[in-house]
Amino acid sequence: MPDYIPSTAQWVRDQVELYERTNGAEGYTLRDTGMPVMIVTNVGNKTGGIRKTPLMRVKAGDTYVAIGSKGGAPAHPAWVHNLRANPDVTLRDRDEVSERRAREVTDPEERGRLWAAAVEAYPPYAEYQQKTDRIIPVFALERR
Ligand code: F42
Repeated sequence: MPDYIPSTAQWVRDQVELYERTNGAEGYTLRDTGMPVMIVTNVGNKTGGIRKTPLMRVKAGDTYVAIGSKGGAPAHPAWVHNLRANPDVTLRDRDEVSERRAREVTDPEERGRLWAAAVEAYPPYAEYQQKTDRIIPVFALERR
């Protein structure tokens, strides 16, 4: 079993710890927004270590959707490279845990549909896309 390498960002590390320790009873939402968060656990592309990333909870049917927004930062978050290299993930939605595979969605029709679901779940994603020149990556997290 590879070691868990916590995020370098303290607030991210803290949210993962609280969420997992309480099964999502605490730490389920982003700060004071009341909007729900899911935790993606996967393997690092370069380190091979276990990475845990909180993302806004976006769900379309039985598929969860991961949005690589990083607040509209100019570069993709590191976890995007991790998912491209190692697509098998464990997804936690509060106390529900499922084994999934991440598929990057590039088909315009499908991406548009999942992006709309994402903006509905978390409206600031629309502003994040306007803030950056990169196309924000969209992954469908499907049961395996
Ligand atoms: N980020 C989003 O992109 N979208 C969201 O919807 C989102 C919601 C959210 C909700 C709550 C919360 O607490 C955080 C939220 N975030 C959201 C932030 C998210 O959790 C990540 O912090 C953010 O996306 C940045 O991701 P990152 O993977 O760049 O993480 C940084 C902080 C980090 O820890 N980097 C490490 C480091 O050492 O710099 C990890 C680097 C890493 O993964 N390395 C890989 C490895 O092998 O281990 C190699 C990567 C490569 O380039 O190949």
